[in-house]
Amino acid sequence: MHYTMGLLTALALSLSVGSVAQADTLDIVKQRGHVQCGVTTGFAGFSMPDDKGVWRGLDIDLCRAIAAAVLGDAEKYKAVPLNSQQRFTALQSGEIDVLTRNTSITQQRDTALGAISAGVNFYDGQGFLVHKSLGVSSAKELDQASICMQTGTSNENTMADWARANGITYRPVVIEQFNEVVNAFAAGRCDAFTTDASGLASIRVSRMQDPDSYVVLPEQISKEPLGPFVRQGDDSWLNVVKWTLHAMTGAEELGLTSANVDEHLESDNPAVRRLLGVTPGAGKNLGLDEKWAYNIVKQVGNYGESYERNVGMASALKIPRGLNALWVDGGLIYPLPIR
Ligand SMILES: N[C@@H](CCC(=O)N[C@@H](CS)C(=O)NCC(=O)O)C(=O)O
Repeated sequence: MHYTMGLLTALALSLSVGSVAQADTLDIVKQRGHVQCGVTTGFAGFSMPDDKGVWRGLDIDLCRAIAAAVLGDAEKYKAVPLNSQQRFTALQSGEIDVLTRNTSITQQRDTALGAISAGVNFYDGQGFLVHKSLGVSSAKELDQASICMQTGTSNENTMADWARANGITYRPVVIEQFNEVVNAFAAGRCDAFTTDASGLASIRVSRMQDPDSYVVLPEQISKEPLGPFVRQGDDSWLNVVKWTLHAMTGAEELGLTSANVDEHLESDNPAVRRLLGVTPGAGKNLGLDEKWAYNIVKQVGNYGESYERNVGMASALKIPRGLNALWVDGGLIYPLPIR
């Protein structure tokens, strides 16, 4: 009898350890005590260390929000810098728990690459940055131009598709490291830089010596829905990342901010009470503490707060909310109901 119990216990243990090692990132993160987020090698507004070495940006805030939701502390995260080419391998191999790095959702990434999208935290489109002296005011005038872009981005394919559809020929200058491709553009080694419009805004203000002598052309040639990715088959973790995003946007919709969230703990609004865990349930559904969303809002802020300080009007990038406004304000940000 004793022997049988021991065997069963050992079996149960090995089964649970086995499944933890294979798939359950939520358990792994809880045990490890911090979240490992894949970020850029340094891209102002989205993920970039400040002069004290503290990472800042819209994607860093998403990573911090996940840490706040799972571990109750937004600072329990580690940023793993990855260039465009490295990012999916790092996710596949388990080096990171989640990719929070200006990554476009494409069908191939969401299927064949073994990754799965957990939502959109920035709706974008691909554009072009040129020096004003080129005298070009539309992307259609870029025939015969040399165009800088980074290896491993969706921008390479999108550029090829668009050029073909518009009868334009161009010379691609494709470089693997972000710093090098930016330096090549600044040195005039190509006529235009193509990537997401948010990226161009970031490069113009943070990397060009005289930002005013550069212009982002008006055309956006694609849809680039940027958002976090996790591994396929990791459903409880997928849910945590997905609902962290909806807690941030939902908090904005409900008027909850890092400054006023404590007052809202007294709110009579059932949606507010559920989000903040005053009425329990939402936390338990995710395998998290009932304070998961309260901790996000208190420590990181709602989506709009994060947007404004990192990429919006309170930042150097000054990107209008546009498509990234809440749906009630005419944008595409539509928080899924927490109930
Ligand atoms: N959204 C596009 C582009 C994202 C991307 O990687 N952009 C480059 C900008 S050119 C970047 O962020 N590089 C930063 C780095 O490699 O550290 C994608 O998902 O492929």
